[in-house]
Amino acid sequence: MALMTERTLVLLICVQLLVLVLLYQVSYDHETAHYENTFWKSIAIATKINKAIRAVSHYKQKLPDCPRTSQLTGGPLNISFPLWLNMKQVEQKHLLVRRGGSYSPPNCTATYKIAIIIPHRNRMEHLTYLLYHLHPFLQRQQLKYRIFVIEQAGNYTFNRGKLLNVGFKEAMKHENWDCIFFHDVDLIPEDDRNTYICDLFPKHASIAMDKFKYRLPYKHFFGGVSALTPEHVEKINGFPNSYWGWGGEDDDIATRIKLNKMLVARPPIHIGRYKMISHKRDKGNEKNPERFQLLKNATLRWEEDGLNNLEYILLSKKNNHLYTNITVDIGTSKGLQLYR
Ligand code: UDH
Ligand code: MN
Repeated sequence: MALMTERTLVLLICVQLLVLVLLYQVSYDHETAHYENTFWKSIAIATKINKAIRAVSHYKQKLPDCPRTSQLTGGPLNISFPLWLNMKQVEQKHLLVRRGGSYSPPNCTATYKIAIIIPHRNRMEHLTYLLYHLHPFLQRQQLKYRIFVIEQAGNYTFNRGKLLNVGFKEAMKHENWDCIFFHDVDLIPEDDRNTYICDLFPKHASIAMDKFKYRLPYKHFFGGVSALTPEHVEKINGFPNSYWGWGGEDDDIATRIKLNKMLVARPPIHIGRYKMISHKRDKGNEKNPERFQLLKNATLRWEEDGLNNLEYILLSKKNNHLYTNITVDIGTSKGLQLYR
């Protein structure tokens, strides 16, 4: 498509000015010798015309498509955790990231647009390290992306599954994402060939974690980092809301996938490698003793425990430099109650 020439732009601006002057004349009230507020209306109209012209010229100067496989990626990564790293320092490294933690490649139009959902509470140090590694990792893959951190308010028992559901719902309000990555805050990908795009089937990406000696701990393991298309998420009715505390929700998700006659996609074992920042079990996320009982009736429960019975109160949405922070009251196992 032909680019909009400078001459056309100058012409359009001249026309605008002319319209402005005309409206200015018309708005003069001879009886009161005052300019009516038509003048301000005309300014508003001119601003709108200007915006539209800029949008059209931007569209016409559309960047070429990014290659399907990025040429900027390498192989295995050397993951380090610089001492005393703080968020300000990470922010200063990423001036191309727009507020809210979104990014588009500067020189080409991305083939894929992905959302990253991070369930979070009280792990700022881990979040700093994750963003330090994840932003450049995603940028080398030439993806259009946005990072959403879903923060559970209050001190009540943590609920990863429910936070993932909230993240999905909220992220889809922003954009029609091709793929959603559900990403624990403490897992750092160790190989550039681990592509952050979706597969035909729901994908389990973190199959080789250092914590498990770079092996799958058991066959149906689905914890850590996974990638589903919005259609996959809808099909399985999202994630269970009923697992309070540590454990079980990831196995429940694996069951939902199976019940919906889908397989699990995985990267090769030498590529799906992750370092987990070592940590103790968090206060408020103790092992859930009910997880075995819940898992037993996952088959009966999945259709009414998930996106279709999700209730939460959105407390705040903040566009930080490197991520969108969504703070949410997800209530307790007894139901929804406003966190104070
Ligand atoms: N999370 C938080 N805050 C919490 C609890 C969990 O942000 O208080 C999030 C975070 O994204 C985390 C994820 O939930 O990565 C999963 O929780 P986890 O990291 O505690 O799960 P993991 O399987 O737990 O890593 C292992 C327990 C470690 C005990 C080690 C004892 N040797
Ligand atoms: Mn962990």
